[in-house]
Amino acid sequence: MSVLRLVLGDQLSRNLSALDGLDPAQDVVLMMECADETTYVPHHKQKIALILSAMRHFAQDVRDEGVRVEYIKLDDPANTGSFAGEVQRACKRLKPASIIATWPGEWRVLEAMRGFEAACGVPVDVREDDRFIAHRGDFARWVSERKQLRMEFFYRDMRRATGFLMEGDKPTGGEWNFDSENRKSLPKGLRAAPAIRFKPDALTQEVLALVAQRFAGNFGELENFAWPVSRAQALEALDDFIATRLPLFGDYQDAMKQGEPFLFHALVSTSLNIGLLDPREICRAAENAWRAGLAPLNAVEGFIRQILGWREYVRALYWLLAPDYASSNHLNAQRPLPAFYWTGETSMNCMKQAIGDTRANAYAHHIQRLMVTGNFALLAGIRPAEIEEWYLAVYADAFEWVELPNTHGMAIFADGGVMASKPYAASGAYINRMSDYCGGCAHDVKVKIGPGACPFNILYWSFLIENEDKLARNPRMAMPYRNLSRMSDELRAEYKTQGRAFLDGLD
Ligand code: FAD
Ligand code: DLZ
Ligand code: SF4
Repeated sequence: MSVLRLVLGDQLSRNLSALDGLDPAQDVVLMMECADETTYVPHHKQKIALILSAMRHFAQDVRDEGVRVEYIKLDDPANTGSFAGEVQRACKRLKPASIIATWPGEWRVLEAMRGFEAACGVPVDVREDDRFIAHRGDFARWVSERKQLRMEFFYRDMRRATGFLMEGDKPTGGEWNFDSENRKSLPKGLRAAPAIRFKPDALTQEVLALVAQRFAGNFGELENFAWPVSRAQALEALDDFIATRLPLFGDYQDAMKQGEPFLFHALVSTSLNIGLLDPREICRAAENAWRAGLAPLNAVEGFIRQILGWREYVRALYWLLAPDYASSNHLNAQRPLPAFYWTGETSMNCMKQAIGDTRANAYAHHIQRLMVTGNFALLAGIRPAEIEEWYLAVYADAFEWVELPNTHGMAIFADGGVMASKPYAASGAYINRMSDYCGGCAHDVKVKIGPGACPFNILYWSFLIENEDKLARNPRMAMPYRNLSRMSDELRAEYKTQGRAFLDGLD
């Protein structure tokens, strides 16, 4: 009896649990390009192109193994446009005895999967996604044993469980975390080796033409499309990072530079999140580079922490707290998303650069996302749902399991401290220290208030003042609130007035 095996656009892994035990003589793999998936948020053009091109490459590779793949193209006239519609249509056509799927990356897709059994009249097995290292059930137990959730302790347990950077039961180098050696500002003249770029092949070119025509009005440019779209390309990109940028990854992880969107970052999130790379093989490659003396420990530990720690942590947290997680709004943020998040037209050079990089590449690195666009959304009190939709739309690596905790929890503190122990609020001084953006800005980062002042300076203090009742008791906010307590009443009132005036000007 044949089994219908589903592979979604972010499940492009040959070792996917839905493909486990596949019988090429009988089973059929179903892959669906769906209008609903391309429009549920207004995705960046490159994100759509990446997923469709990678899906088509994956289908070709699986077919080359002699497996039957039913591949539904977006412009197929019979395409119903949804996972539910296409699974039902395939069941009518192929009459499988059962359906096997892998746990998806978004709650709404899980809900759709739960309806397949009734709609198709065959049993549906939704298997765990074991491409992630942390299991959802284990995480729930881990959480139940703790008063407070903190990534650092989760990360240590992940190191113990996997053995990455461990010498017996002790962390390599005697420390779990070498962050104090990281996060330097970029010295003048230091350049990162450019990341490897993949020239679109015929399959990708076909998809780029489709996206250019069908999604012409979407955010973002297609011209720079150079993402790996197959496992072979993703492995090549990983090797390139390990050999050329990993050694300085730790030192300059937080640095930002105009015209240098990638610096020493790995650019592996797209390949990881759509399944072209496995997190274990990336951690292994980084650890091997350290053992071979090719990269220092602070860089390798810092990099492995992002993947084994943060990435696994946010995914486990998302599934523990979904779907209610998105509904909190701890700071009662109610301002609509300013139009410049889409146009990039703003006098704030840091925002203009971060949004411009995003538009050009469907990419911005972590500090641009957290401390520029995220920090602004936090300080300005942007409505959680609007800024979350923006992050989910504009980055090629964005799927709700990873976007939501990072935005709702880490960037805008809408969860009141589940994800981060304090809001990542910063004035212009931080951006100035970590970037060269301020030199080319219409505002003056050294001016704190009044004409010419950097908006991040005004908003930082007005944010602390406006949210004093919610934040002042947080022990990790003690220092800023001590500084605020030394401020005269007149100056406090002035920050409040100027903060509100600036924000009203955004509307
Ligand atoms: P590097 O800096 O080279 O890091 C290596 C890898 O570590 C990344 O590829 C990623 O897999 C992992 N990683 C690092 N930080 C995180 C993190 N905080 N959460 C999860 N994984 C992490 N990442 C996404 O993959 N998709 C998203 O939709 C996404 N949205 C974000 C939204 C906001 C507001 C913020 C602050 C961060 C977001 N991140 C997201 C995390 C991070 O910014 C990206 O993973 C990273 O920029 C990807 O680029 P890279 O591969 O060059 O990463
Ligand atoms: C994001 C996306 C897009 C743009 N298009 C498709 C598609 O046509 N077919 C598909 O299977 N998946 C697509 N995806 C990825 C899905 O939205 C993804 O599986 C869910 O977001 C769950 O993580
Ligand atoms: Fe951004 Fe302020 Fe610097 Fe301008 S001066 S780039 S607004 S931090």
